[in-house]
Amino acid sequence: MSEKPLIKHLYTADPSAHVFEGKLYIYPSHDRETDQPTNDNGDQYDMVDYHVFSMESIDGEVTDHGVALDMKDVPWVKQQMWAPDAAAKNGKYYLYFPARGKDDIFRIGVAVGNRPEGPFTPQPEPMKGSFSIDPAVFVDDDNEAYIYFGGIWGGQLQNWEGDSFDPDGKEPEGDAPALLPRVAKLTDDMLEFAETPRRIEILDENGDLLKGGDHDRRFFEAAWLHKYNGKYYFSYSTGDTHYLCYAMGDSPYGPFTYGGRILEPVLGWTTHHSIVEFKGKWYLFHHDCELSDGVNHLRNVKVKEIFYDDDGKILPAK
Ligand code: FUB
Repeated sequence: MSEKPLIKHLYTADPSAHVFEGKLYIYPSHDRETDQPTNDNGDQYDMVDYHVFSMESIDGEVTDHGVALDMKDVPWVKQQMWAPDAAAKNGKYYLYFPARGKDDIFRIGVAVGNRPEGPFTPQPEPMKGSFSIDPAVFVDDDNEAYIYFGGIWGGQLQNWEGDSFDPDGKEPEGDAPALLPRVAKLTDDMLEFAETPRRIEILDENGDLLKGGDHDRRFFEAAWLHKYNGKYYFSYSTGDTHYLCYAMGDSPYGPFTYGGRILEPVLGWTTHHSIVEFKGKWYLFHHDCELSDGVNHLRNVKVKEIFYDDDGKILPAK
């Protein structure tokens, strides 16, 4: 398997990979050159559309299916079409995406299509009760679907500790519990939250919540949920310390116990991934900035095979 960028004609990031109809589909962000300033708010991540890609085999050609959703077709969006995910249910396909609305607050939208590659027709409004970024949707074996989301700093999760957007919200530091990502069951039509989002507890080896000052382990962004041998694995990025980590649990709602690192820092500030089984092997899709020689907002998607030990722990990717 190539350790090289999978897609070279566009900058791509935040790859959400799924197997639909026997093929591997990748739903990434589409990075682009921009005049926006670079800052901790992530203004430089100034994306306006999504392409969908597919592969027949992990070493095979990557097909670009073209633009599947464009910002100009989503009435509520002002800017920043960030990390998306996709899901299949009831014979339809759903593209979930975060974006900044006209009020500058991030919300999550959903668009519906008849094919995994789209095109997708967006709902006219964001999902009711949604906020922050990086949606990841997991459909369990009983066909119930769950949406995981959240991201701090530019992703605004620190602004949602109360019932409404608090512009003065700050990330807790020191021994205060870290901010927690969120999960909500989706309605059967996949278009709305079926419940008020719940906090996802990530616990340390003593059963205590990870602390805000524990930047090597606390959740920052890039939620992903997969299931292996009956266990639920919640994985995420630690942001400013640049690790991909995971935690394990017995329910899609958690709690999850911190399990370790999946990937060490790569070239570039952000790290974001997905984990998928394809033809009997497990793969980590992620991004770095090799193609742009390290420009943080011009990223490229890569893939690596990953392995579990006999206890179900994920071995660090090479
Ligand atoms: O691609 C824009 C943002 O960068 C994503 O939403 C984050 O996860 C980070 O990768």
